[in-house]
Amino acid sequence: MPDGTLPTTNLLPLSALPAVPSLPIVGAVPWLHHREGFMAKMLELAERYRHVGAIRVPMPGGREPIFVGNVSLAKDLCDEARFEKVLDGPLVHIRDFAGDGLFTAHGYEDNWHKANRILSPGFSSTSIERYYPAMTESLEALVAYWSARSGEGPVEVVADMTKLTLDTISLAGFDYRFSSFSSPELHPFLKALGRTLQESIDVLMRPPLVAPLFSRHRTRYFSDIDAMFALVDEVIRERKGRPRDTWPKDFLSLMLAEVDPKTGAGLSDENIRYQILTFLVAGHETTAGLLSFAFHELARNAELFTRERAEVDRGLPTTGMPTMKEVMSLDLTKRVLSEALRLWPTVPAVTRAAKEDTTLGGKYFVPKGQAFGLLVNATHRDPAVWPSPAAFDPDRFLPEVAKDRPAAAYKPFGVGKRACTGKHFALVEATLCLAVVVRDFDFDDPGPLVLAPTVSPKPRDFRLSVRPRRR
Ligand code: MNH
Repeated sequence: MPDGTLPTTNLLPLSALPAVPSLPIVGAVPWLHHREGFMAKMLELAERYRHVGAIRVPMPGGREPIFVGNVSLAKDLCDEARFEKVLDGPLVHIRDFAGDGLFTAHGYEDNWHKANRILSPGFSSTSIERYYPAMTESLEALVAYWSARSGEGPVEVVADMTKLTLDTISLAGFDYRFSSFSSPELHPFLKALGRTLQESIDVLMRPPLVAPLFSRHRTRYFSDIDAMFALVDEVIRERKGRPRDTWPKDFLSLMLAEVDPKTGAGLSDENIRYQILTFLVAGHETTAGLLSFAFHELARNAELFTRERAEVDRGLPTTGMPTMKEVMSLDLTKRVLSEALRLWPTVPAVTRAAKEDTTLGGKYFVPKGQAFGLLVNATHRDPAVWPSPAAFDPDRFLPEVAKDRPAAAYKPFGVGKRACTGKHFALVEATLCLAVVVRDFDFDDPGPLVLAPTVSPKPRDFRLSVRPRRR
């Protein structure tokens, strides 16, 4: 029942919201196909129902999340007093391998609070400097690879950004060199990680009745998970066997050495394994996608590219890796990334649920526990807040332009206390890569941007002719 603070009359039930058509067993699945993937379909629906702001989407198995796609209703979902993150959709399955790591822990689990206290200081904007050498080392391999390949046709931007971000996060995370640019094939661990992530999404579209037909997928999935656990556990065991004064400055050392300021307890080995897999899962595709979108936009916009290169030429030395301070002084470069995350958020939705009976938009009654998808890809294009939303314009993020915008209008890193731990890490890594590549390479226009239907959106078939810059 609504509590005494809720208006008791004139509230509509959520069933009054528009719904995607559905059938028994398969839910709305037959209506959700889109060549650019599920999230592109949700964006299309959100734009069609922008005036309402929310749509019901019956899923196979009976779940019926409500997807919110305008800023007015997003303000409610971002209210931490009334809504919280819940594990719904793919997160339930990602938990099979990320366990009670930060990303897939329930908000009520002690291990979330403990790991949040232990790890947050190590991810603050001032702590990132210790991981900067891992970023420059991985980027040097990309730059060498692109330089050596010039004249051999275009590069595969998404694949190469994925290699870059995986190499960076595994080096900063647990001092492990996958050396992706000097290996002919992706490391088996990284292949297993890619397959497992894809399966955690695919399984959502499978009605329970047909699940037995996919038993081979499931067997593969669990053996991939076992293989990933084995590698990470071995890295942890190896580290613990070495004298502490020889430990590298990575996240693993931090996790093994630090204790919770509140309880004095450290993280268990099992939880550390989950945190490492969490950093790998949460910390590579998202940044790889961000960089890919930013390069796509720059390559299609000669005027913006010229401005961007002028900033980089002013702020960076002409060769070699810049310092972190030089990189973080590049304001336009940072705005290009902010704008790429607005137009092409690489986490296109987050899940929120009502903590108590409440209301949505002052109009609908929301029972405790009701799950919502907050469509960040749609709120980031709400014309009520963003003029000419489809245009790529980094100057939207100039402080004087941004100052009156509601906070709920821009959430590429999630909401409230469950927002991204790796935000500063990702932004330093991406700003460095964007700046150095713009400094050192010329590119051709790749043509229009189409999304690939992947877990985290990416530009589809993004091949780019890159040539070392002639000075
Ligand atoms: Mn990241 C949570 C976006 C890079 C580690 N991240 C989130 C959430 C979003 C997000 C959105 C909230 C998800 C949810 O509500 O369910 N993250 C990004 C984006 C980038 C990114 C757009 C890059 C661009 N994230 C990174 C990197 C790391 C990382 C890099 C690690 C080094 N992210 C996390 C962790 C969480 C998270 C850990 C979970 C935080 C928590 O719930 O306490």
